[in-house]
Amino acid sequence: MVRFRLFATCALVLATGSPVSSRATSRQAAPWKSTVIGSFAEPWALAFLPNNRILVTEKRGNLRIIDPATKATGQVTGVPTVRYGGQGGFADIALHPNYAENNLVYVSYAEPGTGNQGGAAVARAKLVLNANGGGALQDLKVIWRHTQMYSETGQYGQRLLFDADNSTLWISSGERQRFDPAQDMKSNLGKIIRLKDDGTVPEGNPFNTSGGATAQIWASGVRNPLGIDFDAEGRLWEIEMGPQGGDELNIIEKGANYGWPIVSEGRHYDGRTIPKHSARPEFAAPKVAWVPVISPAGMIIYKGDLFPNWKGNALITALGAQGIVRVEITGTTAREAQRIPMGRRMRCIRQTADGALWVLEDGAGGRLLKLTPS
Ligand SMILES: *[C@@H]1O[C@H](CO)[C@@H](O)[C@H](O)[C@H]1NC(C)=O
Ligand SMILES: *[C@@H]1O[C@H](CO)[C@@H](O)[C@H](O)[C@H]1NC(C)=O
Ligand SMILES: [Ca+2]
Repeated sequence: MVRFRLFATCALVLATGSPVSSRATSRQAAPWKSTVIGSFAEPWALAFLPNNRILVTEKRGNLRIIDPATKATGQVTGVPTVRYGGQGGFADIALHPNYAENNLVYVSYAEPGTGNQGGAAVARAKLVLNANGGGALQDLKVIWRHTQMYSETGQYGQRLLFDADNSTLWISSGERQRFDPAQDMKSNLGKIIRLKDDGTVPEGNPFNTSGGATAQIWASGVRNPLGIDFDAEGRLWEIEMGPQGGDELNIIEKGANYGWPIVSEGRHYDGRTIPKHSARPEFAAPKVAWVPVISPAGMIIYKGDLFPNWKGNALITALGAQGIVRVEITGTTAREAQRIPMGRRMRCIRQTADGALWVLEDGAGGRLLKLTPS
């Protein structure tokens, strides 16, 4: 049985075919000024409200709002009941691109089922703010959920991302430590999911003809995808936690299969080896793979101006590597350029339109930090 990753010490696996990053690159002083905005109980994700306030999810099932100017916080009620434990709990949050008109927010979370089982779910609700710096989720409706529930408590994935068309919702769905669902096209586990903003299947999905969960699938064969973002040219990049060794950065293509659990640059936790991507060219190989792992938990492709040299780079928050891993992207190729240590497991990264970076530390007392040039 796969346990979740605590800290990985693992054998170096020889790279044949795909570029494997085996060592930390430059380690240097932080290239930014870090401002502490607040601290939270196991924060997982953040989203920016139009009034400059920030929504922060806490894993046990709290949704908070913080005003970075005053540091005042408020509570949002009406959050769904979550299955807290292991890697599971309240997870991502995203505003509808037309939030200013419709007040819709989307949340992902580990959902309790019957008999101590659970799975990932995504709900949408209307956020009604109150005068006390908080608010309420109203008309909450589950618009997507895992096709299977399991007793395990890991590998839900469940990052959320909206497309530039303002109406397409992407969900990164983990395989729940069960391996095979990632290759089962009747299951929506271990997949990249593409939906309309109401949870129905949009035109253009590659497996539409089969209906059911199959129609939701854009790409298959991923393990525990914890970051997705578009680059400026509209390519969708995905970062996922691999097994022991073998975290991956992929470009997600329509209909492609990323190979898990048939191929990987890592090996199973019980020591069994796994064929490399190069052994099975029908599976899309990662653009970067990490051995040892970095344990990626979030990612943006930076599009701001405050850190001009990082424009177009992937900025990855890492749990195991305890910092931010910067990956330079040139077209469809990528390479690790820098590892910026932060001394804490880092959970989530987002940017505001002004180019500032906002990151969440993982775990009890995890802080929200604003990063601007020093
Ligand atoms: C998406 O919504 C934003 C904000 O409302 C708007 O500025 C933009 O023009 C919209 N884009 C499309 C493609 O509709
Ligand atoms: C699915 O495919 C059928 C046949 O091509 C098409 O008529 C239908 O609109 C598609 N539905 C979706 C949701 O893409
Ligand atoms: Ca893969």
